Amino acid sequence: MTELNNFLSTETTPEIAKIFGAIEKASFILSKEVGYQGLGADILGADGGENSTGDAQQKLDVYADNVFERALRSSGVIAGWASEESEKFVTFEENKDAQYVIVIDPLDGSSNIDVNVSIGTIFGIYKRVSKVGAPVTLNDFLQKGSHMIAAGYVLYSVSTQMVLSTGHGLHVFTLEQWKKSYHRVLDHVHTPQDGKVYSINEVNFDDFDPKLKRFIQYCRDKKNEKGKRQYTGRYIGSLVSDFHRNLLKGGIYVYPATGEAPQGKLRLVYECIPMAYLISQASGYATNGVDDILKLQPTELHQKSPLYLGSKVMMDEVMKD
Ligand code: AHM
Ligand code: MG
Repeated sequence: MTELNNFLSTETTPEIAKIFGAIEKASFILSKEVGYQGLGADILGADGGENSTGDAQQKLDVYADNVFERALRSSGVIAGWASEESEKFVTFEENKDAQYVIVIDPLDGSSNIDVNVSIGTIFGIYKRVSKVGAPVTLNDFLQKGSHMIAAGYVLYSVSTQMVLSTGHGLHVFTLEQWKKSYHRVLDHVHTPQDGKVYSINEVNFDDFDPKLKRFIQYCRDKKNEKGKRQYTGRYIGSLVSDFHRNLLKGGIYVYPATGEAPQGKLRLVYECIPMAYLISQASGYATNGVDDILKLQPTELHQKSPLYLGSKVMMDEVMKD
């Protein structure tokens, strides 16, 4: 089995490989901390603070944010970062000569932490548009997804896995805990064209637009050639976990506009664009219900967007007029 660093040495540049090396290192630490759930470690539960979009911050969120920031800073190849946990982006002064920036949700699905349900880290890498040698600027982070050069997520679950792309397909690595190394377990993953699963928080059904309501009804009713249900509903409420299952089994994930959240809940920069990049590397695609996520121009670091993402046949069906 190919180790992550061997894989990256042939797949991408030394700088990008170093960025993934930093993510790898931080994910070892986080994976271990996540494994302490239920042992009374003092890292669970609410922190008392709020993040920039007003969500209650969990202690593990803050811990993850610090661990990833430290690792990426010390990689020497990241000039600055924008984290979902902070209101503003940060220049890594000591790395001003570096060419890359990163957008990151250090711990997604944090409401699942206290109940031992899987969570994840989502990240995307851009080449900076500002001058190398100067501090990074907002525009470095507000790039279209079509300019993203690499992305990935880490899923902390039954095993810890890193799923990544550097623009040449999507690959899955599993962490061998005691050796502290990731091994490639799936290469060039393509999500099934049709799927089995639709993932959506159906409590918001009454708020959905007519097109989405029709699609949900279609999923509930659709029978396969044997007269059995074609689709089933699965929703963990942890984007990385829902994405990962649907990637492998085929399916669709939707977080639409709702009455309470007219732009949906997910953040375009930290969650929607990196995940859209990844699904596009696996033969699926993502929209905001109207437009291709990868073509959207972000205007604010913490802007929200509806997200529709998954297998081609289900996506085509939900996008139909
Ligand atoms: P978070 O970034 O605060 O953890 O929120 C994002 C999470 C996603 O992982 C998940 O898909 C969604 O929120 C679930 O939201 P809801 O409980 O409204 O269905
Ligand atoms: Mg999050």
